[in-house]
Amino acid sequence: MPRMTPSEALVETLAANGVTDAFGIMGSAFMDAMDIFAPAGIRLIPVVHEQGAGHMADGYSRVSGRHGVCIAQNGPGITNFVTAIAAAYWAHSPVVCITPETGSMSQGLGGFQEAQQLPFFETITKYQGHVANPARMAEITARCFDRAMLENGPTQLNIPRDFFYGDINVEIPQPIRIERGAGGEQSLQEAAELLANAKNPVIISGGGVVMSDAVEECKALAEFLGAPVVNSYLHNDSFPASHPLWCGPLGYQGSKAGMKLISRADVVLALGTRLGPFGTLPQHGMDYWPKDAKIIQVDCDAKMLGLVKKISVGVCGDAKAAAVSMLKRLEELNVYCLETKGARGSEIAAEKAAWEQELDEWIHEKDDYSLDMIAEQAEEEGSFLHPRQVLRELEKAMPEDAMVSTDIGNINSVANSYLRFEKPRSFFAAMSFGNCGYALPTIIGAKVAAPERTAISYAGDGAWGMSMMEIMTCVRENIPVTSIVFHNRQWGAEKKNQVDFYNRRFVAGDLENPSFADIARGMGAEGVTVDRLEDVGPALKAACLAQKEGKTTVIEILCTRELGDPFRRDALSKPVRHLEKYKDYC
Ligand SMILES: Cc1ncc(C[n+]2csc(CCOP(=O)(O)OP(=O)(O)O)c2C)c(N)n1
Ligand SMILES: [Mg+2]
Repeated sequence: MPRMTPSEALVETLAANGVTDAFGIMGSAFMDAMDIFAPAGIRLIPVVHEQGAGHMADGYSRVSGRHGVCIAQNGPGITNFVTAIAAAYWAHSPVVCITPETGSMSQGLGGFQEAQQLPFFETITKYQGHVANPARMAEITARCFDRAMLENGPTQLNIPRDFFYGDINVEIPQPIRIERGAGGEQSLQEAAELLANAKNPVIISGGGVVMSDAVEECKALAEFLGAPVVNSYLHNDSFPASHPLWCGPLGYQGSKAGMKLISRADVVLALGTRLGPFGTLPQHGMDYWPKDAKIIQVDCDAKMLGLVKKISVGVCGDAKAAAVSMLKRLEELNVYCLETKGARGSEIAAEKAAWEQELDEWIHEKDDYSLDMIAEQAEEEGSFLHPRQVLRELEKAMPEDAMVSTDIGNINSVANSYLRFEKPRSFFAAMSFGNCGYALPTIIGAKVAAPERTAISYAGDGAWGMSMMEIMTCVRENIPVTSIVFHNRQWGAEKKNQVDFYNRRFVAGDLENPSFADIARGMGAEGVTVDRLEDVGPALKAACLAQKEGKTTVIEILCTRELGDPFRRDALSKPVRHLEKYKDYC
């Protein structure tokens, strides 16, 4: 067995797993390994804040299907990773988070940058590898890479910092990549039979369809059945939007057409989706989930089957292989709904047309608060745009190859209705973890993985404040992106709850910001302020073109303070106050 140092074993194992890029901030803890990153073909991209590095690793893996890697200094560098790793966990991203730890000989003595780093990540990783002896560096590193792919999620590689040094004899393990199958014979057959007997089958295309590269197979199944296809929440890139059977996303601020169609389903095929609890909440005043329908759920993680929604058949398998198998089986069966393909096709077209028309006419929000804000702001100096109109213009100007990341906020959520994609691995929303500050670093990581594609992030002004410093990473490292900032001078999404539940008692909701275009220029990027609707599309197009010249652009769009429907009406209650001094706060 070749003799090497543990640092060499680590770096050789990264190289064996195809790592070419890593995100992080340098530190003495892993300097010995970092020193040989470049000769091993690994670029370490220095970021502004380690949270950014974690999100970049997430975006990188989401666009490429490869591992995302992040690394930082023990202690504070590692605690800065926590939010990003939690987000990657809920995005099912194979991120390997390398966490050098305080030295093994001083752990527990309260030295510099000491922390117990495993408990931080215990519930937000699929596997935690701790290098308990330097001789096991390659083995444990390799396992972290294998498990991240096997289980579709982040893993942690924890290394006491003194274990980078020494001499070991070790063979670098070959990556283990396990092929997934379609699922159990019996469950696939039952699924095919349910679909064959359905009158009104509807397909939900989920993140698993994107991850297993199954869009074509999903399309073939949908076309065979003539079934409408809805995207699961925040997976708008799981089916091509130009396809006649595409009906848009379910869930918060999703497509009314999709919701109406699924509400009439008698059989639902949930392909590659865990049917997360937030993804099927009532929307637009519609409780659309078809409670009496038979649900077939396909997920490669058996623990997700039937977890949230009652199911009739659970298939533990790969979305792509399962779709192929179900179609093959259907071709052997008498398929009831084939006769009504034409009529169902017309129904789909009619619902989609109605929704498009509604979106075209839905220029601004019409609730009392929004109308008050619009009237009030009409008197103010400057002009402010209606978010929905802005989102429509952005949609129209979006380049075909665009990768878009979205943040958490009111306008970003409303954007769900207007974000349509032709190909998978194009849409990177802050998934169920829902952290503000997600979008910019994530799109930077995506751009590193796919420099030939156009990279666009959306964020509200509040979320932007949490993340905008990573524009410096774009400029320093020549990673050109386009960032749209919806500047409505408020933490809008949360303020909406104060409108709906707290009688407009606004606490800590207003933001008086400097010009984000000025800040962008200060960081060395281009900065553009847009306050006329006709400038929205051209500004986006110009900024996207500028990416080809290596330029990063921040486009701040001045928006009114109107607010769309809230996130979680279901999760709040009207306030109750028992104490006399708070009696006015009801
Ligand atoms: C890290 C983090 N902190 C706080 C929240 C709670 N939160 C959700 S949306 C939101 C407001 C976002 O405001 P902004 O980015 O300006 O977008 P807007 O709602 O105004 O469109 C806040 C504070 C969160 N989701 N994540
Ligand atoms: Mg805002």
